[in-house]
Amino acid sequence: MSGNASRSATDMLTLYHSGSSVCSQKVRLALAEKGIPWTSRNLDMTKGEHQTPDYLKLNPNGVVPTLVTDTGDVIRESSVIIEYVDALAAPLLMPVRGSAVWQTRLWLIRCIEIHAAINSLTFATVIRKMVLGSMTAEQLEDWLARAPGPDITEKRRDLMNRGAQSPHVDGAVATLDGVFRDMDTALRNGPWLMGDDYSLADCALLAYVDRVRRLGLGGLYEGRFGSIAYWLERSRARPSYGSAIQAYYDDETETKYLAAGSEAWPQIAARLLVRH
Ligand SMILES: N[C@@H](CCC(=O)N[C@@H](CS)C(=O)NCC(=O)O)C(=O)O
Repeated sequence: MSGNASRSATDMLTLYHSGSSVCSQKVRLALAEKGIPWTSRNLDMTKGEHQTPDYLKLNPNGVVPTLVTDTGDVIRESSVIIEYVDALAAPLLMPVRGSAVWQTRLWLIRCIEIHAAINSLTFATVIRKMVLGSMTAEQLEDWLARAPGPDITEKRRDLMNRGAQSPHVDGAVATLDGVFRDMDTALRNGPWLMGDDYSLADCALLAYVDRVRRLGLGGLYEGRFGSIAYWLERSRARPSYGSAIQAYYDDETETKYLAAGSEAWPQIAARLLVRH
């Protein structure tokens, strides 16, 4: 420990993250909620900075976020990272008693499928527009080949080819429909997912719901699951949202997200109608 015995675990966290990555937003939000300082390694994914040999040593899948602790432990998976971060300092966001404990854990585990769904919607819309508008066929193949795994390469190929008509978008709509229904049920018991107290479940889900809204796809929950818009508003009003999420968007990026998602909304809404 470089001769500074007074430094604690919370002084020495290094987060490898990326501005608009939802899983990075989720971890930055937890750090902000806890008021824990951290050192930033902001990777520009458009330049492949998450695929360098040095970063792949930390995260062999070439995905963000990754947290390196004061003792040099390397923690991957955003839900695991936020649980670690939460345990570093009181007050805890993880409930300590009752059914809220396992319910919060279930939300954390569910983030894996939620992330896949959000990823499909983002790639079918704004990323597709950016990629198809800027890459040659050869560059597109190279970009697809560098996805984090062959299954993701194929998923992205389909999303680039078919956009909102891809079956991956059907899957995303089905997943999010169940998620929003369950969030709405939980929010009958209070302003937050676990009732009166803001918890790690709220912290874990905000970046994903925020992305849906930023893409102009709020119709996935508005109307049927009315409590979610209010939950989003309350969550966005917390100071953590400004520093962890909003600060990483500029006007141009916001406009691109909203335009690309809104353009795809009629096709996505049609999927929702088939389900109901
Ligand atoms: N389940 C992982 C997902 C990590 C993940 O896929 N991160 C995305 C950004 S949100 C990424 O780094 N993608 C890299 C790429 O697509 O090349 C987590 O929650 O940490």
